[in-house]
Amino acid sequence: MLVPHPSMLIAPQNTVENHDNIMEGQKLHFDGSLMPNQSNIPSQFIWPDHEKPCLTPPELQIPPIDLKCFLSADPQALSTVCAELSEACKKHGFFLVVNHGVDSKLIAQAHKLIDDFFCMQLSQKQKAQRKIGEHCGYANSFIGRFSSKLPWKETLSFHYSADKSRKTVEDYFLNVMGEDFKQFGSVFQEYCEAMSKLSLGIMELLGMSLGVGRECFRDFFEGNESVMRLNYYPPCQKPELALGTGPHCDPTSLTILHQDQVEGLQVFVDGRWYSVAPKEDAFVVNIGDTFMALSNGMFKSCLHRAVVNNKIVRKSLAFFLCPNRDKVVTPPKDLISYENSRTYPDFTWPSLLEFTQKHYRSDTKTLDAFSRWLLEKNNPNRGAPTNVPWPTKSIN
Ligand SMILES: O=C(O)CCC(=O)C(=O)O
Repeated sequence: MLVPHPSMLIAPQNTVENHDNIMEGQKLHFDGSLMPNQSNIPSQFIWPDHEKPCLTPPELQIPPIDLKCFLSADPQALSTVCAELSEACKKHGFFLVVNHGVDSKLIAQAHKLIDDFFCMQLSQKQKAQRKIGEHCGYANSFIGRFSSKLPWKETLSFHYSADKSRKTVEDYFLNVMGEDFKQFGSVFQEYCEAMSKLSLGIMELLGMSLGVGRECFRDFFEGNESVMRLNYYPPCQKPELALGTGPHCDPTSLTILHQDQVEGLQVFVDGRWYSVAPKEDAFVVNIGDTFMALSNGMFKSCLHRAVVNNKIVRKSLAFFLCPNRDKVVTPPKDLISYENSRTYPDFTWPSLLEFTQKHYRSDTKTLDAFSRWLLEKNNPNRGAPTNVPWPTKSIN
């Protein structure tokens, strides 16, 4: 059921004072409780014409991958699922998972806590303010990266480590937000543990779909050091001009997203945008650049974005699976052949992360640009032109 969010009800009218409140010198802070009723949105949120959203795109048909097939003794069912998964991942890298085993009460609790967090006073949320150069914390000002346009959203991101001796999420909230956030931390610790477990199951299926066996990628991600992000998109009175999340590819390995019942996620396939309709009992999963490299370019990481609407808050929970920092991202040798030579060089996740933070945006060209950058960094005197793709082909 769609219920108006409290911040919509208490949002003051559009006044000069409100506008001033969100402007601080050149820096713009997005405050979800002040923005939803503004009939004229600040110019920083107006995207250029070629990036303006289409609010009624066709729906992307993506296969619901039924994880029950894992328990089934029927090899035919498993091979049908792997064939569907392989087709979707070769085309655009998006699929749904159903019968995933994650407790629906835990998902509902996580959504409720998103509301609780983002409805707090700005000064409270800013206790967790993300600092320049860091990836975690509360963010409502996204200036200074690679786009001059701002997304219409607030986010809260934090690290998760699959190392069982650590409770990274619980500790983060206790340290940053204090004792009152003990329960918040333990719910998201549990949620991240469930996502990590689910992603390892999906890795088994991806391994089977690529013909390299169940364990290959599961073992690789066993000690994952991942990131969880809570996205909060307040209503926007000019949804046709703004974007909640700008177009990007995920540089991470696999994203497991739970959207609330409000539509907004869009994927760029074959030259046009499609929507991904929310389904309460399903997670939307997409391949990220790191997995594209692990699959030797066979499975795609695809451009996606989120649009906003003028009626209701939209929320999403995104778990970004990342390898342990020491793991070398290299495709299994069965995926390399004379016809299918290496697409990308070996790398570690922190170096790709650094590249996307400091040098290049996360889009369809990131891996190619990163490969050239690595090559030059490792061979500074090789004297080759800077636009040589690594080493033989470029897939985007
Ligand atoms: O909110 C969504 O549907 C998409 C979010 C997303 O792409 C992101 O957080 O990177």
